Amino acid sequence: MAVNFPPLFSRLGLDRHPRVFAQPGEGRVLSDNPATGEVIAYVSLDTPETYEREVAGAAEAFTKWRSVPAPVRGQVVRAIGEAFRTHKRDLGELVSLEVGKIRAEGAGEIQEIVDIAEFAVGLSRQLPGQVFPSERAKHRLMEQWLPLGPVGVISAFNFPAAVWAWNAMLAGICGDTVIWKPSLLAPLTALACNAIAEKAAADLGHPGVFRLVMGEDPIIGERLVADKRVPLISATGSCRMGRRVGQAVAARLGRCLLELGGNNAVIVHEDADQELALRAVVFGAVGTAGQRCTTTRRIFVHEKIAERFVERLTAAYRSTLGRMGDPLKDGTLVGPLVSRMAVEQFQDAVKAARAQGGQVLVGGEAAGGKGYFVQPTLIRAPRDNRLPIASHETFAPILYVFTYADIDQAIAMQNSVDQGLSSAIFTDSIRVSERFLNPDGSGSDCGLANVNCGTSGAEIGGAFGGEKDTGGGRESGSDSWKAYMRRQTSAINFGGGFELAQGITFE
Ligand code: UN1
Repeated sequence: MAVNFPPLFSRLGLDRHPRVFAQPGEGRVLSDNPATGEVIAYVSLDTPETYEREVAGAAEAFTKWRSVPAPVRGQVVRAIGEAFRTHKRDLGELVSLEVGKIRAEGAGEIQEIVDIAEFAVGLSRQLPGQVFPSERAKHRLMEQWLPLGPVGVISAFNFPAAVWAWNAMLAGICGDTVIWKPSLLAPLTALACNAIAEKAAADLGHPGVFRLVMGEDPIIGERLVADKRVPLISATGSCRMGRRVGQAVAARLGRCLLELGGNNAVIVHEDADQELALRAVVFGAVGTAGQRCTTTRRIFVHEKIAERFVERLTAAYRSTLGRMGDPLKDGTLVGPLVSRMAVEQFQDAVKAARAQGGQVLVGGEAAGGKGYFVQPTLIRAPRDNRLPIASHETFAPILYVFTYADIDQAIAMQNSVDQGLSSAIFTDSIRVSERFLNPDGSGSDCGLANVNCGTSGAEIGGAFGGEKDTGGGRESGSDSWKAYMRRQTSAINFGGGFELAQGITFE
């Protein structure tokens, strides 16, 4: 049953990693290649004892790391970013092997790590607090941001490296240590990435900042979420998982940063640049085989252009059918889903859509044979736009097509789902785009609202996350770093007189 390791294992040090095995064994999880169903390697999981060692180690390392000046922490993160740049090709390929992303997207995922590391380096010279005018003479009122503690990062299979980095690079410059619990569908990517970060930091004299715990929820996940030594849990995954994590962390009055499901829509208005909209919709819906939390799952097309646009979309979808296959082969646009279970969920959703009157325009089938491939699938909603299955997030390349008559109706339909992650409109009209972004909040209710850009493929510079069942958290750019620090407000009396706020006298 022993497997042969792929050549990139030696370049990434995975062939010598103490947790990586060629044979199955007790306490080991297998990592398979979703394009072939073949085993890549076996990885040993944590036990309650090794979990305890890691968390105690993270708490201990925190007491040292927080005292390292932030710009020096930034230099450590800079070295980590450089190491990822060096290993970009191999790590991107590992992501492809383990979760089935096409080569360009695997590499893009590692680029996202390099980008957030660079962002964090700049931030390490800022972390700005504020000074406020005091109402009292000879007083100063100010706030500063302090390191928080060990941060628990729970990541999903679909961005098995970048989402950890959004958290870890920011936490790192903020003075926090990191305890990463990766998806068991991508343990090798996690081992390789964490080892790179840990080695780069240790080489500069800061060992123990970046840590990993791996295991099933009852043994590792629930322990981490309930652990009082971990003041922040940042979790990415399904709404169902987020609800459990959110409740458990709230029960101990800990802090949560949740980035959960999306049911993202694109509105294509009558005056849209249709070529642009078409390309963005196909990438958004078919890219990553529909397994991004930002994947385009619904489109609303203005009725005046609907027939022609849907015709063009149908043709584009047909052309993707011939581009399914080995994610590492040039020319492949659609890789596999991550698991057999994901294929079954795809099949269930297509079945439900048909039963509800949806018309399958393209795709609808699992490919069968080796690997977990399904066809990019385009489903037209019935004329009355009633298609309840479209309110559910199915992690697969299924796009539901609706039509609308006026923009208010399109925005209402877009906002009618439980999730609120990403949204987009294609229009050349400033009135329509501003209606979508209306500062009174009556436009898109999502955390991301793009104009003439698709729902997926956000840059790291902005804050990433969404509202409603998406969980409300914000990661990566803008001021997301504040989640990884604690705020302290100070009133400082430099005059010596005893003066109380609110004009109170207490003689
Ligand atoms: C995710 O799917 O969890 O905006 C993250 C995007 C990527 C990140 C997606 N930059 O599609």
